[in-house]
This record gives sequence, structure tokens and C-alpha cells, in this order.
Amino acid sequence: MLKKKYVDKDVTAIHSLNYFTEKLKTWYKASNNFYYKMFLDQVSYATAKANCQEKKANLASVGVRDSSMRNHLISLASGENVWIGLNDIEHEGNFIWEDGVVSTADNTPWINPPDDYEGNEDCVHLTETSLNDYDCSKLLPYICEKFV
Ligand SMILES: [Ca+2]
Ligand SMILES: [Ca+2]
Repeated sequence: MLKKKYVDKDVTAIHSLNYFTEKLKTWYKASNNFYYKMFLDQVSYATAKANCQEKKANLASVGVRDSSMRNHLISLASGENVWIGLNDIEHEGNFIWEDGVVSTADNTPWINPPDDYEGNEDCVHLTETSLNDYDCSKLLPYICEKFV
């Protein structure tokens, strides 16, 4: 029988995702009337964005700006790191939500200010508590959001 000699980080992440609640496996209608779905394939921010758009959706934006909806999404995602729709790709330090809304202190719940680590973090993922800027080429699952 074949045995794996090691388990790398990504495999561990996929394993832990098995524990997230069933709700986000299909389009889930939240109390804000938007629908959410979590995709478990681990992809770059650009691919995640394109995959959501293919489904007539956006990377989650509206729901993430709302504190109670954000906490709800974090619990539905079991605190996994997942891409959501916020980036400063165009201009360093000027974050824009994927639905076009400009990020402000009021609508963006950084616990720590984005650190643009090694000058290479322009995309944002949900953490178990809040938001973090991260390397856009890293591979993460993601949450799409659509209105109908
Ligand atoms: Ca940045
Ligand atoms: Ca960071």
C-alpha cells in the first residue's frame, strides 16, 4: 500500500476544511439577501476573482464590510483563511472592494494595519478574526457573493 511520506501545508489545509459547516457548500442566502458560497479549490486571488465572475458573482465584499455578517461568514468558514474581495493592486495602500467601494477605516476591519509584507501583499483574505493583506499569488479557498 502506498503511504505518503509527508503531509504538506496545503493538504493539511484541505483536511481542516472538511470540518466547515455545510451551509457554504451551496449558495447560502444570508440575512442581507446576498448569496454566499465557499469554494474549496485553492487558487490565486486573480483566479478566485475570475471564478466568482464566471458565476455572475464577486469575491465577497458587501457582507465582509458588515461586522455581524462578517462574523457570521467567519464562523461559516470555520475560521479558515479565504480570499475575499479587497485589494490594493492598482495603487499601494489604496484598497478597493471588488464591488467598487473604496476602503475606509469605517468599512474595513483591519485588526492590524496591512503591512504589505516584503512589498508584495496586495490581496486580502479573511482570517479567524479579521482581515490580512497577503501575496496575491498564494493559493487559498475563496468565498463568492451574489445578489440573485
Ligand atoms: Ca499592498
Ligand atoms: Ca499582511
